[in-house]
Amino acid sequence: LFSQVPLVEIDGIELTQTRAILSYLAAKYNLHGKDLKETFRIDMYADGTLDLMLMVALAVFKTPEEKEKSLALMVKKDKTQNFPIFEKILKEHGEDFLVGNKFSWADIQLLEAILMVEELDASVLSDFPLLKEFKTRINNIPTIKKFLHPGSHRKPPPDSHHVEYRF
Ligand SMILES: N[C@@H](CCC(=O)N[C@@H](CS)C(=O)NCC(=O)O)C(=O)O
Repeated sequence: LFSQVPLVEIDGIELTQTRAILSYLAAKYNLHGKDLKETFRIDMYADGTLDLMLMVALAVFKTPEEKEKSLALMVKKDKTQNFPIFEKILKEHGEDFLVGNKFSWADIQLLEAILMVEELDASVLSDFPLLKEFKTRINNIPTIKKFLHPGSHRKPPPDSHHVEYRF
């Protein structure tokens, strides 16, 4: 519709706009909360991680120096702001998942953010024991495990090839 990606073809329709796509998939696969307040917290946590992930996705459009700066800033922000928040959330409620002790799309989004940052700095979780356990737990959900196995559909971070293709 907007001549942009991402675009998902599913259920006989074409979905565009990142947040609308995620919202559709979350509703379809029961990854929202059990009530409005839980759903709000899930959306809030997921949006918080999405902002940082976009910094990685958009870094490819920058000059090499700007890209390096932007990625370093993202790793720093995750270590000092983002990951401490999620570590605290997990510590306070002591549950397996971020919201309502039930698997939601905020858990998927946080796992993806962790994996993205670990590709830049493998030791990024060293000060976050609960997030390390969280990562293992979510990784071990059979559908997630299958999705992440080597050679799977998970895409590598965008590189200069994506920019060449666009322009
Ligand atoms: N609001 C859109 C933004 C999508 C977007 O900016 N897509 C870029 C690639 S990252 C694009 O397709 N740009 C091509 C264009 O706008 O012509 C979303 O959240 O999905």
